[in-house]
Amino acid sequence: MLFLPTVAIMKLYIANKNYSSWSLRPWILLTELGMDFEEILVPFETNNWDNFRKFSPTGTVPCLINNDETIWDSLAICEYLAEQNSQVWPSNNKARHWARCATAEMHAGFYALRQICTMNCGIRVKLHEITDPLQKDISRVNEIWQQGIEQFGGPFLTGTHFTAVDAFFAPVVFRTQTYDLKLELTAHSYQQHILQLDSMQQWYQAALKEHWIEPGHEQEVFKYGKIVKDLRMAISKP
Ligand SMILES: N[C@@H](CCC(=O)N[C@@H](CS)C(=O)NCC(=O)O)C(=O)O
Repeated sequence: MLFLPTVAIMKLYIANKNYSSWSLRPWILLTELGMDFEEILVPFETNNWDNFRKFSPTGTVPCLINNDETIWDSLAICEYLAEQNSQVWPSNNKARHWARCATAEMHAGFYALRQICTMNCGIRVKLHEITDPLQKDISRVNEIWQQGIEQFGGPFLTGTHFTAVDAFFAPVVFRTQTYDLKLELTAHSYQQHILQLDSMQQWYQAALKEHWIEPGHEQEVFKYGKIVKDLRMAISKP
C-alpha cells in the first residue's frame, strides 16, 4: 500500500468577522487566490491577551501557522504567501511597485479613519462630525482608489486581478459602507465591485450571523456617531 505524506494545511487565526479588520486582509487574499487554509476564529473578549497569546506571539490576530512556523502580522503573512503564490502581487513592475506603496501606506497610516470609523460590518452609522484628519484620510482613500483604477484599468486596484493591495483595502471598503463615507465616482465603482465579490459576501454574511456582541468594540462606535441601522441577527429587531 502506498502511503502519501500528509501535507499540513495552513491555519489562519482570526477574530470576529464583524469587527476584525486586520483579520480580513489575509483571509480574503487566501480566499480570492483559492489557497487552501483552515480558518480558526477566536472571538474577542474584554481582555484578549491570554487567549490570543496561546497561538500569537503579539497577542493579536491575524496569525498564520504553517507546519512549525508562526507568521504574525497581516503584512508579514501577505509576504509569506507571496513566496508560495506569484499572484499575491501584480506581475507588472509598475503595478507591483504602486501596490507595495499603497499597501504599506494602508498598513502604517490612516489613523483617523481607523480610530473614528472602526470596522463594524453589520451596522450603519451617522458620524457626529467629519473632522479634518478624517476628511484627509477619506480624500486619500478616494485618491488611491481612483489612481489605481485609472492607471491600471480596473476593476481591481492594479488591473484585472485581485492582489494584496485589494486585500489591504477590503476592510476600508466595509468602513466606507458602514459610515457612508463620501466617495467619488471611480472610488464608488471600486467599492461596489469589491462589496459584490463572493469572498466579501461570504465574510459579510458570516459577520451578520455572529452572536458575539463585544462591548469594547460597540463603545468605540458610540464615541463618534449614532447607529442608524443594525443588520446583525443577534440584535433583536422591534
Ligand atoms: N499590525 C498587526 C495588527 C493586528 C491587530 O491589532 N489585531 C487586532 C484585531 S483586528 C487585535 O488582535 N487586537 C487585540 C486586542 O484587541 O486585544 C497586523 O497587521 O496583523
